[in-house]
Amino acid sequence: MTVKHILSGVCMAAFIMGTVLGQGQKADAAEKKVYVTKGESVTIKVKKATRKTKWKSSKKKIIKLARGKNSLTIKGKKKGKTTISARIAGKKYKYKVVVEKPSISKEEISMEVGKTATIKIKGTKRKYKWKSNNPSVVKVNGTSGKITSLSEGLADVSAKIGKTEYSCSVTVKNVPEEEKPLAKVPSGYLSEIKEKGRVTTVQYDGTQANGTKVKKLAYVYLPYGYDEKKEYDIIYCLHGGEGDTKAYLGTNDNPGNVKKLLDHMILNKDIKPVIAVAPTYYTSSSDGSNMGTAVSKIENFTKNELVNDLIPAVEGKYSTYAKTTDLQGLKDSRKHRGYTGFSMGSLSTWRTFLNSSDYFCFFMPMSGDCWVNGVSNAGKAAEELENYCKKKGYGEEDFFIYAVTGSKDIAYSAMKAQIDKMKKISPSFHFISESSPKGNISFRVQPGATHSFAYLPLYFYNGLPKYFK
Ligand code: FER
Repeated sequence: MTVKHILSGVCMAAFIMGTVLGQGQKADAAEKKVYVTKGESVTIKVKKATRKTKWKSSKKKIIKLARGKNSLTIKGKKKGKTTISARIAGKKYKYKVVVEKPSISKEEISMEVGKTATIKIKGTKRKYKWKSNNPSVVKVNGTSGKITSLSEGLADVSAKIGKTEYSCSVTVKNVPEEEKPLAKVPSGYLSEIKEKGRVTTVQYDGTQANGTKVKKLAYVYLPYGYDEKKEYDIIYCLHGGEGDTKAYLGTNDNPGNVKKLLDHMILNKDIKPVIAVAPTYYTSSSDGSNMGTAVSKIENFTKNELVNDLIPAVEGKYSTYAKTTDLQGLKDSRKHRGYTGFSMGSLSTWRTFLNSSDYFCFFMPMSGDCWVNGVSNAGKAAEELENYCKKKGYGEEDFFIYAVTGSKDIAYSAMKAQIDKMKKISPSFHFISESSPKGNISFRVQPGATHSFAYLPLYFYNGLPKYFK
């Protein structure tokens, strides 16, 4: 930078500062307000002032004055306001002096790439300008103090008031890939449209662990233009604790959000037309209030009822890739069958992987971990899942799991613990990442999402296109 540039920079800064006097700057007698920081001094220019000029101060405790030739130096002793005046060559001079004790709102910030934060200096009326010493890591708006992090690293963001530089040290970390926000559900995707699928029901007898049969009902979504001469992929969607068969699809007259989402996703070719089934692992309406019952009912459902009773009832009636609904027919069509569930339905998804993956290829556990013998245990789950894959000889192409939850979900810590353990001790699971896009499992965490059914459309919107590829 040339001297000329520096000078023009100084003039520019002085122009921006207006009538506010900075430390060491000379004030013209016409300027009436003087700011000084406690512990610092400001020298103002006062024509014809001498070392003997008598200055009167309204509050002596606040400032200390040092008289000079054509100048006056004001030192800030204590936070507060005062006025000073003097008569010089018959003319009266008066200044309002404000002693400030500025402080920065944050001295340290730790943030993830792409996030924003705002810093301020409290306790000052003076103008100041923020700057970043590492603008490729952190950029800052000079006036508002809004910080945006751009890349991993360290940066100091600072502003000078008087003689003091106020500085905030910013540490920027990359967002873990799995905690990046999911793609938003496009607006309008939860509205009803003309090209809509139909929700119908299928009744069947569900065989229980003790061999008795229970009358069961499942809701079935048939996509718009369903044609029994065609073959359709199919997904089974299981509700959570205390939920029911209406949780995903609703009914034909009162469609649920997932049903409406499917209509849009199919219409817009986000996915191929698909049949969706919403059954229940419960056998009576009182089951929902009992966790222990849910665990054992889920075990029977995923091991027996699903494959022996439900799938034959649904896929015997509607056209899927299953040429027959005996076990061989279901095995041969497993690449066209998926299973998903939320919360306790997520437990049922993991259990279906372990009990019935001969007949299913795609799994989307949402906000629930894989319990072993009815309890959450990351180590045992990772071990059981790994042993199972080894026994089956499963490689990268043999299944796909899209496990998803929210950072504020009550299932987050258990699910994350299980996934972390799997990454350590379950080599059959190949986790997908940006650097290794091929694999058989992906774990995603939606920032801020809680344990709520409200996130189902978001999870389906992001997960379903990974099915049936
Ligand atoms: C989990 C957290 C919560 C989980 C299930 C729940 C299967 C179920 C809660 C409920 O139904 O109240 O990790 O895993």
